[in-house]
Amino acid sequence: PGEAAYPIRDLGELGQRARDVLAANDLGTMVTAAPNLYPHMWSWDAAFVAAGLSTMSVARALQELDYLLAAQWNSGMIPHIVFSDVPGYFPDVERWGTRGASPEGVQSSGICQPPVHATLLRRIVERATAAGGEDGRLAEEFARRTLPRWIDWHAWLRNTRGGDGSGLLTIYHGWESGMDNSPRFDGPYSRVRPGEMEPFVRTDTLKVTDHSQRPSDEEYSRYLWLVQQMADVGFDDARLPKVMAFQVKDVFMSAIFAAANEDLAVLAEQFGHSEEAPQLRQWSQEFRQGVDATVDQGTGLARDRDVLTGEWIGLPTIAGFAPLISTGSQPLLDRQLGIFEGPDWTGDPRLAFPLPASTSTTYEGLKPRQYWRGPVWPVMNWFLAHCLRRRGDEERYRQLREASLAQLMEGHFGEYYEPFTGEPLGSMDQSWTAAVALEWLA
Ligand code: 2M8
Repeated sequence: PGEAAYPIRDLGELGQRARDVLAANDLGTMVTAAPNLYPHMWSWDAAFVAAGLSTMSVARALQELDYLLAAQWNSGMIPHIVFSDVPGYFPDVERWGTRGASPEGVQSSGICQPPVHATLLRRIVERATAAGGEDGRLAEEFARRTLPRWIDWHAWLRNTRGGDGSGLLTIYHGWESGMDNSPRFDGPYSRVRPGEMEPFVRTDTLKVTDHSQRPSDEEYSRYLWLVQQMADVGFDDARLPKVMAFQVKDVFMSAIFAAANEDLAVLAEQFGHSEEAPQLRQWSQEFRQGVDATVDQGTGLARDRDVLTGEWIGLPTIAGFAPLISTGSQPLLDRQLGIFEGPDWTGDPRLAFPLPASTSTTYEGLKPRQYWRGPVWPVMNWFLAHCLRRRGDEERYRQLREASLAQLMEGHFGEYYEPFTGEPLGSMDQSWTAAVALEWLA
């Protein structure tokens, strides 16, 4: 961001500016994740963006989800990127090498992202049915028509990524977690040794010119190596476990999946697919337990696991709070909330705003400006608050809302924020940041 301060005066203006950001990023077919850095549709961004859009137009919100669903693979996987025709993002569809593996006419990546969709769809449907009239009718029609597709998506996740009874989903790339370079993945990535591969030129560092805000070149070479490993086996789900150099049980994604199964069950019961609800609830239960079982009794945080070495990954990152999303255990919830509000997290008096950073602000590996290694992510603030509110915790929702709105008043809709100064970092006018601003205001 430039020196030009761009502060917002009041909440009315914040809402207007957020709507302007989404409108400016809207290609008509899709709202890109960001205007410059990310000129395509990202799977979990699209779900948050749809929720934000639904505060303006339910029809436009559902169109966004329809566009994402149109890229669903025959297996049921929803790809993490649906490419627009805008050039300039690397790796592009050619580098992904998904032609032949993806359905005819679909231009997408070949991996997935966290399944927040059912949770946000439920939110959109509830908003639309409360409004009634045409919005309610559209949402109901959409739910009835698309539920089998969302259920296929969940079945794919459960069966190809979580069929081992652990109640945890496996990811084969850090990009699947959505938290690309989080220290969570340093151990697993340290064992990824890139082999012979086509040279590449990054484009992200042309756009975020302060390179310290993005992953390193070494990290990128590992990211690209994993893409190549998948492409070499034609993105065949059955072969990935045999060839991939990165295999991690992602606890945060698993918690999202647990919650999303519950939400999908509720929608299925409401909109003509009730015979599927017991299966969805059973998956919800299975993954809720899987997540709870990862909690380190010493730290109170949930952990990932490196499938290839069997090692637990218990670093103090925001993923440690996965149980806030999914747990049914009150003692665990209470313990996690104590940690969340304590001096290592939102209670750190040095923070610009009492919001959770992507790694603990007292962690020695904290990089307060670098992407998922320290900054505060507005989309995470809203998502965790939404999960707490769903449990009936209006008070914590209100506190996180107040802090988040105060953070956003600086007016750039940053992708992430420096925890101690509140400086916006990464991409400006990031769509999911604008979308959650609208959710906070709704
Ligand atoms: C970031 O990830 C992409 C790769 O998927 C990138 O750095 O190029 C992550 O923050 C991810 O969670 C997010 O969905 C994406 C678009 O906002 O950007």
